[in-house]
Amino acid sequence: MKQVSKTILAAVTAVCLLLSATGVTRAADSTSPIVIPIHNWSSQVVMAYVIGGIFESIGNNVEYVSADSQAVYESIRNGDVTISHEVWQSTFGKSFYNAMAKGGVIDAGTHEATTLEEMGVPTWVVEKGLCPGLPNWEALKDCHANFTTPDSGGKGRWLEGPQSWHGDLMPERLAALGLSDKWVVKFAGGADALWAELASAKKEGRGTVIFNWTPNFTDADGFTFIEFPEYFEGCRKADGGDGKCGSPKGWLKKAANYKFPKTHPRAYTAFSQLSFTTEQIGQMAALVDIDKMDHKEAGTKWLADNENVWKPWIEAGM
Ligand code: TMO
Repeated sequence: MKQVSKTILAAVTAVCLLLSATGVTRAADSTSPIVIPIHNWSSQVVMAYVIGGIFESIGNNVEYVSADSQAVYESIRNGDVTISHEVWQSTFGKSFYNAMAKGGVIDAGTHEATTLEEMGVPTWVVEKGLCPGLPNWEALKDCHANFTTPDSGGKGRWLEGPQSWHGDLMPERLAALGLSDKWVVKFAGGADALWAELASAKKEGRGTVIFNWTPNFTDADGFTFIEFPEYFEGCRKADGGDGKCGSPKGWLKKAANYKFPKTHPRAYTAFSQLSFTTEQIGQMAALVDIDKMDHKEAGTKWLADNENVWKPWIEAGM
Protein backbone atom coordinates (compact mmCIF):
# COMPACT_ATOMS: atom_id res chain seq x y z
CA MET A 1 0.00 0.00 0.00
CA LYS A 2 2.75 2.40 1.01
CA GLN A 3 4.73 1.43 -2.08
CA VAL A 4 1.70 2.03 -4.31
CA SER A 5 1.03 5.50 -2.97
CA LYS A 6 4.71 6.38 -3.32
CA THR A 7 4.57 5.31 -6.96
CA ILE A 8 1.43 7.36 -7.56
CA LEU A 9 3.01 10.37 -5.88
CA ALA A 10 6.09 10.02 -8.08
CA ALA A 11 3.91 9.81 -11.20
CA VAL A 12 1.84 12.84 -10.20
CA THR A 13 4.99 14.81 -9.45
CA ALA A 14 6.42 13.91 -12.86
CA VAL A 15 3.24 15.08 -14.62
CA CYS A 16 3.22 18.34 -12.65
CA LEU A 17 6.85 18.99 -13.51
CA LEU A 18 6.10 18.30 -17.17
CA LEU A 19 3.15 20.69 -17.15
CA SER A 20 5.03 23.47 -15.40
CA ALA A 21 7.93 22.95 -17.85
CA THR A 22 5.55 23.72 -20.72
CA GLY A 23 3.96 26.54 -18.77
CA VAL A 24 0.50 24.97 -19.03
CA THR A 25 -1.62 23.63 -16.22
CA ARG A 26 -4.54 22.02 -17.94
CA ALA A 27 -7.27 20.24 -16.05
CA ALA A 28 -7.79 16.65 -17.11
CA ASP A 29 -11.08 15.73 -18.77
CA SER A 30 -13.70 14.02 -16.65
CA THR A 31 -14.01 10.26 -17.20
CA SER A 32 -17.79 10.64 -17.41
CA PRO A 33 -18.98 9.77 -20.92
CA ILE A 34 -19.56 12.44 -23.55
CA VAL A 35 -23.07 11.68 -24.81
CA ILE A 36 -23.44 12.01 -28.60
CA PRO A 37 -26.89 11.89 -30.25
CA ILE A 38 -27.74 9.68 -33.23
CA HIS A 39 -30.45 10.97 -35.60
CA ASN A 40 -31.92 9.62 -38.83
CA TRP A 41 -29.87 10.86 -41.78
CA SER A 42 -26.56 9.37 -42.82
CA SER A 43 -24.02 12.19 -42.55
CA GLN A 44 -25.18 12.92 -38.99
CA VAL A 45 -24.76 9.32 -37.88
CA VAL A 46 -21.37 8.88 -39.55
CA MET A 47 -20.20 12.22 -38.12
CA ALA A 48 -21.32 11.08 -34.65
CA TYR A 49 -18.85 8.18 -34.92
CA VAL A 50 -16.19 10.43 -36.46
CA ILE A 51 -16.41 12.88 -33.55
CA GLY A 52 -16.74 10.06 -31.01
CA GLY A 53 -13.57 8.53 -32.48
CA ILE A 54 -11.76 11.86 -32.17
CA PHE A 55 -12.77 12.10 -28.49
CA GLU A 56 -11.67 8.48 -27.87
CA SER A 57 -8.30 9.19 -29.46
CA ILE A 58 -7.59 11.64 -26.64
CA GLY A 59 -8.79 9.23 -23.96
CA ASN A 60 -12.40 10.32 -23.47
CA ASN A 61 -15.29 7.98 -22.81
CA VAL A 62 -18.13 8.26 -25.30
CA GLU A 63 -21.72 7.10 -25.34
CA TYR A 64 -24.17 7.19 -28.27
CA VAL A 65 -27.93 7.64 -27.82
CA SER A 66 -30.74 7.67 -30.37
CA ALA A 67 -32.51 11.00 -30.08
CA ASP A 68 -35.30 12.95 -31.76
CA SER A 69 -33.69 15.72 -33.82
CA GLN A 70 -35.98 18.48 -32.43
CA ALA A 71 -36.19 17.34 -28.78
CA VAL A 72 -32.41 16.89 -28.58
CA TYR A 73 -31.81 20.59 -27.81
CA GLU A 74 -33.83 20.31 -24.62
CA SER A 75 -31.86 17.13 -23.78
CA ILE A 76 -28.61 19.05 -24.28
CA ARG A 77 -29.92 21.87 -22.11
CA ASN A 78 -30.69 19.53 -19.22
CA GLY A 79 -27.45 17.58 -19.67
CA ASP A 80 -28.80 14.19 -20.82
CA VAL A 81 -26.99 14.72 -24.13
CA THR A 82 -23.64 16.57 -24.33
CA ILE A 83 -23.44 17.85 -27.92
CA SER A 84 -25.14 18.25 -31.27
CA HIS A 85 -22.72 18.28 -34.20
CA GLU A 86 -25.13 19.05 -37.08
CA VAL A 87 -27.48 21.91 -36.16
CA TRP A 88 -29.09 22.73 -39.52
CA GLN A 89 -30.44 26.27 -39.59
CA SER A 90 -33.64 25.63 -41.54
CA THR A 91 -34.92 22.63 -39.61
CA PHE A 92 -33.42 23.03 -36.14
CA GLY A 93 -32.37 26.67 -35.72
CA LYS A 94 -35.55 27.51 -33.84
CA SER A 95 -35.32 24.60 -31.36
CA PHE A 96 -31.64 25.34 -30.81
CA TYR A 97 -32.21 29.01 -29.95
CA ASN A 98 -35.32 28.24 -27.88
CA ALA A 99 -33.26 25.89 -25.70
CA MET A 100 -30.41 28.41 -25.55
CA ALA A 101 -32.79 31.14 -24.38
CA LYS A 102 -33.88 28.93 -21.47
CA GLY A 103 -30.22 28.60 -20.44
CA GLY A 104 -27.90 25.60 -20.64
CA VAL A 105 -27.03 25.34 -24.34
CA ILE A 106 -24.02 27.01 -25.93
CA ASP A 107 -23.08 27.71 -29.54
CA ALA A 108 -19.85 25.75 -30.13
CA GLY A 109 -19.09 27.19 -33.56
CA THR A 110 -20.05 26.86 -37.20
CA HIS A 111 -18.95 24.35 -39.82
CA GLU A 112 -17.36 25.62 -43.00
CA ALA A 113 -20.16 24.02 -45.06
CA THR A 114 -23.23 26.11 -45.76
CA THR A 115 -26.56 24.36 -46.09
CA LEU A 116 -29.84 24.21 -47.95
CA GLU A 117 -32.79 22.00 -47.00
CA GLU A 118 -35.38 22.28 -49.73
CA MET A 119 -37.78 20.55 -52.13
CA GLY A 120 -36.26 19.73 -55.48
CA VAL A 121 -35.95 17.35 -58.41
CA PRO A 122 -33.18 15.20 -59.82
CA THR A 123 -31.59 17.33 -62.55
CA TRP A 124 -32.58 14.85 -65.28
CA VAL A 125 -36.23 15.75 -64.54
CA VAL A 126 -35.45 19.35 -65.54
CA GLU A 127 -33.52 18.22 -68.62
CA LYS A 128 -36.35 15.95 -69.70
CA GLY A 129 -38.70 18.96 -69.64
CA LEU A 130 -41.11 17.42 -67.11
CA CYS A 131 -41.71 20.82 -65.53
CA PRO A 132 -40.74 23.63 -67.91
CA GLY A 133 -39.55 26.72 -66.06
CA LEU A 134 -37.88 24.96 -63.12
CA PRO A 135 -36.07 25.77 -60.90
CA ASN A 136 -38.43 28.79 -60.53
CA TRP A 137 -41.29 27.65 -58.25
CA GLU A 138 -43.95 29.25 -60.45
CA ALA A 139 -43.34 26.43 -62.92
CA LEU A 140 -45.21 24.20 -60.43
CA LYS A 141 -48.49 25.90 -61.41
CA ASP A 142 -48.59 24.00 -64.71
CA CYS A 143 -46.79 20.67 -64.41
CA HIS A 144 -48.37 18.73 -61.55
CA ALA A 145 -49.83 16.13 -63.93
CA ASN A 146 -46.31 14.76 -64.51
CA PHE A 147 -45.85 14.16 -60.78
CA THR A 148 -48.91 12.20 -59.71
CA THR A 149 -48.57 8.93 -57.77
CA PRO A 150 -51.13 6.25 -56.84
CA ASP A 151 -51.59 7.87 -53.40
CA SER A 152 -51.81 11.50 -54.52
CA GLY A 153 -55.46 11.75 -55.62
CA GLY A 154 -54.62 13.20 -59.04
CA LYS A 155 -52.40 15.95 -57.61
CA GLY A 156 -48.65 16.16 -58.00
CA ARG A 157 -46.84 14.70 -55.01
CA TRP A 158 -44.14 16.29 -52.87
CA LEU A 159 -42.33 13.52 -51.03
CA GLU A 160 -41.29 15.21 -47.79
CA GLY A 161 -38.85 13.74 -45.26
CA PRO A 162 -40.14 12.34 -41.96
CA GLN A 163 -42.53 14.76 -40.24
CA SER A 164 -40.21 14.80 -37.19
CA TRP A 165 -37.77 17.02 -39.13
CA HIS A 166 -39.87 20.13 -39.61
CA GLY A 167 -43.52 19.39 -39.01
CA ASP A 168 -46.05 21.02 -41.33
CA LEU A 169 -43.67 23.49 -42.97
CA MET A 170 -44.22 22.11 -46.50
CA PRO A 171 -48.04 21.67 -46.39
CA GLU A 172 -48.22 25.23 -45.02
CA ARG A 173 -45.98 26.49 -47.81
CA LEU A 174 -48.08 24.80 -50.53
CA ALA A 175 -51.20 26.42 -49.10
CA ALA A 176 -49.55 29.84 -48.75
CA LEU A 177 -48.37 29.79 -52.35
CA GLY A 178 -51.82 28.77 -53.63
CA LEU A 179 -50.65 25.37 -54.85
CA SER A 180 -52.75 23.09 -52.62
CA ASP A 181 -55.28 22.26 -55.31
CA LYS A 182 -52.49 20.95 -57.56
CA TRP A 183 -49.94 19.46 -55.16
CA VAL A 184 -50.07 17.35 -52.00
CA VAL A 185 -47.40 16.54 -49.40
CA LYS A 186 -46.70 12.93 -48.34
CA PHE A 187 -44.21 12.23 -45.58
CA ALA A 188 -41.53 9.59 -46.05
CA GLY A 189 -41.00 7.11 -43.22
CA GLY A 190 -37.26 7.73 -43.33
CA ALA A 191 -34.43 9.09 -45.45
CA ASP A 192 -34.01 5.73 -47.19
CA ALA A 193 -37.49 6.14 -48.72
CA LEU A 194 -36.30 9.38 -50.36
CA TRP A 195 -33.33 7.64 -51.95
CA ALA A 196 -35.49 4.67 -53.02
CA GLU A 197 -37.87 7.14 -54.70
CA LEU A 198 -34.98 8.81 -56.55
CA ALA A 199 -33.84 5.42 -57.86
CA SER A 200 -37.27 4.17 -58.92
CA ALA A 201 -38.29 7.47 -60.57
CA LYS A 202 -35.09 7.36 -62.60
CA LYS A 203 -35.66 3.75 -63.62
CA GLU A 204 -39.24 4.50 -64.66
CA GLY A 205 -38.37 7.86 -66.23
CA ARG A 206 -41.13 9.63 -64.28
CA GLY A 207 -41.16 12.96 -62.53
CA THR A 208 -40.56 13.21 -58.80
CA VAL A 209 -40.30 16.06 -56.29
CA ILE A 210 -38.56 15.19 -53.02
CA PHE A 211 -37.18 16.93 -49.96
CA ASN A 212 -33.40 16.90 -50.00
CA TRP A 213 -30.48 18.86 -48.62
CA THR A 214 -26.89 19.85 -49.18
CA PRO A 215 -24.29 18.79 -48.10
CA ASN A 216 -25.38 15.30 -49.11
CA PHE A 217 -24.24 12.44 -51.30
CA THR A 218 -26.67 13.68 -53.99
CA ASP A 219 -24.48 16.78 -54.53
CA ALA A 220 -22.38 14.58 -56.81
CA ASP A 221 -25.14 13.27 -59.10
CA GLY A 222 -27.03 16.42 -59.92
CA PHE A 223 -29.98 17.56 -57.87
CA THR A 224 -31.84 20.81 -58.57
CA PHE A 225 -33.44 22.63 -55.65
CA ILE A 226 -36.61 24.57 -56.45
CA GLU A 227 -36.21 28.35 -56.02
CA PHE A 228 -39.07 29.69 -53.89
CA PRO A 229 -39.55 33.33 -52.81
CA GLU A 230 -36.53 34.22 -50.71
CA TYR A 231 -36.45 33.34 -47.02
CA PHE A 232 -36.34 36.08 -44.40
CA GLU A 233 -36.58 35.84 -40.62
CA GLY A 234 -40.20 35.49 -39.54
CA CYS A 235 -41.58 34.57 -42.99
CA ARG A 236 -42.78 31.12 -41.95
CA LYS A 237 -46.26 30.42 -40.63
CA ALA A 238 -44.73 28.91 -37.47
CA ASP A 239 -42.88 32.20 -36.92
CA GLY A 240 -45.93 34.39 -37.50
CA GLY A 241 -45.39 35.06 -41.22
CA ASP A 242 -47.53 34.38 -44.30
CA GLY A 243 -45.55 31.24 -45.19
CA LYS A 244 -44.77 32.33 -48.76
CA CYS A 245 -41.05 31.65 -48.61
CA GLY A 246 -38.47 28.99 -49.29
CA SER A 247 -35.78 27.72 -46.94
CA PRO A 248 -32.75 29.80 -45.94
CA LYS A 249 -29.34 29.32 -47.47
CA GLY A 250 -28.21 28.52 -43.99
CA TRP A 251 -25.51 27.69 -41.53
CA LEU A 252 -24.53 24.39 -39.94
CA LYS A 253 -23.64 24.80 -36.28
CA LYS A 254 -22.42 22.81 -33.31
CA ALA A 255 -24.12 22.97 -29.92
CA ALA A 256 -23.08 21.79 -26.47
CA ASN A 257 -24.26 21.64 -22.89
CA TYR A 258 -22.88 24.67 -21.03
CA LYS A 259 -20.85 22.52 -18.63
CA PHE A 260 -18.98 20.65 -21.37
CA PRO A 261 -16.04 23.13 -21.58
CA LYS A 262 -15.56 22.79 -17.83
CA THR A 263 -15.94 19.01 -17.48
CA HIS A 264 -14.00 18.06 -20.63
CA PRO A 265 -11.72 20.98 -21.56
CA ARG A 266 -9.62 18.98 -24.03
CA ALA A 267 -12.57 17.40 -25.78
CA TYR A 268 -14.40 20.73 -25.84
CA THR A 269 -11.41 22.49 -27.37
CA ALA A 270 -11.27 19.86 -30.15
CA PHE A 271 -15.05 20.09 -30.65
CA SER A 272 -15.00 23.87 -30.87
CA GLN A 273 -12.14 23.70 -33.42
CA LEU A 274 -13.59 21.06 -35.70
CA SER A 275 -15.32 22.15 -38.87
CA PHE A 276 -16.33 20.08 -41.87
CA THR A 277 -16.65 21.18 -45.49
CA THR A 278 -19.46 20.44 -47.94
CA GLU A 279 -17.28 17.83 -49.62
CA GLN A 280 -16.35 16.08 -46.36
CA ILE A 281 -19.97 15.86 -45.19
CA GLY A 282 -21.01 14.59 -48.64
CA GLN A 283 -18.32 11.89 -48.35
CA MET A 284 -19.61 10.79 -44.94
CA ALA A 285 -23.13 10.33 -46.38
CA ALA A 286 -21.84 8.60 -49.52
CA LEU A 287 -19.95 5.94 -47.54
CA VAL A 288 -23.36 4.75 -46.30
CA ASP A 289 -25.86 5.71 -49.01
CA ILE A 290 -23.71 4.81 -52.03
CA ASP A 291 -21.04 2.43 -50.71
CA LYS A 292 -23.57 0.78 -48.34
CA MET A 293 -21.19 0.71 -45.38
CA ASP A 294 -22.38 0.43 -41.81
CA HIS A 295 -22.39 3.91 -40.17
CA LYS A 296 -19.83 3.04 -37.53
CA GLU A 297 -17.45 1.43 -40.03
CA ALA A 298 -17.88 4.46 -42.26
CA GLY A 299 -16.83 6.70 -39.37
CA THR A 300 -13.77 4.55 -38.69
CA LYS A 301 -12.81 4.61 -42.37
CA TRP A 302 -13.29 8.36 -42.62
CA LEU A 303 -10.99 8.91 -39.62
CA ALA A 304 -8.34 6.59 -41.04
CA ASP A 305 -8.42 8.33 -44.44
CA ASN A 306 -8.38 11.87 -43.05
CA GLU A 307 -5.91 12.06 -40.17
CA ASN A 308 -4.40 15.20 -41.67
CA VAL A 309 -7.80 16.86 -41.32
CA TRP A 310 -8.65 16.02 -37.71
CA LYS A 311 -5.32 15.58 -35.90
CA PRO A 312 -4.71 19.36 -35.76
CA TRP A 313 -7.98 19.79 -33.85
CA ILE A 314 -6.86 17.54 -30.99
CA GLU A 315 -3.44 19.15 -30.89
CA ALA A 316 -5.19 22.45 -30.18
CA GLY A 317 -6.46 20.97 -26.91
CA MET A 318 -3.19 19.43 -25.67
C1 TMO B 1 -31.91 17.74 -41.18
N1 TMO B 1 -31.80 17.36 -42.61
C2 TMO B 1 -30.39 17.47 -43.05
C3 TMO B 1 -32.27 15.96 -42.80
O1 TMO B 1 -32.59 18.20 -43.34
